[in-house]
Amino acid sequence: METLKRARRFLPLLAVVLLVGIGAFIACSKNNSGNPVSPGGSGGTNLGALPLAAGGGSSSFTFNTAGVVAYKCGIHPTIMTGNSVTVAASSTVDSVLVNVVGVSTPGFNPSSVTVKVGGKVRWVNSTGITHSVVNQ
Ligand SMILES: [Cu+2]
Repeated sequence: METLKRARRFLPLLAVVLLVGIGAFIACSKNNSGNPVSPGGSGGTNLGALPLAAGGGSSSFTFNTAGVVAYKCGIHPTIMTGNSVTVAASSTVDSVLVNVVGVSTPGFNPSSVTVKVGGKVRWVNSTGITHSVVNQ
């Protein structure tokens, strides 16, 4: 009987430990850094529509074919336009970061970047407005 009473006292503590453990497991399974996973893709010249959520959203694309890929914002296509990624066999640049400037022309900085074949561009949107990256 005494053992049962003692066990009952520890049940709430056991419940709390289990809940904290489950919560920590769920948090860790999202991703290791705690940052949202950056959507993206890879391929030749078709970017699709890379989302750039407001307030720090980002997307990346790995360019596997040499050439020039012109792009613009899919949400503000007439304003945020005239940007490009040059994919060059002669380049040694593995990856480049491009920031969204805002709803202005060209809207991305740097506007023109060069990476090697297989190089990656990551776009980051620190503005308060949602943007995207689409082919020009
Ligand atoms: Cu935009």
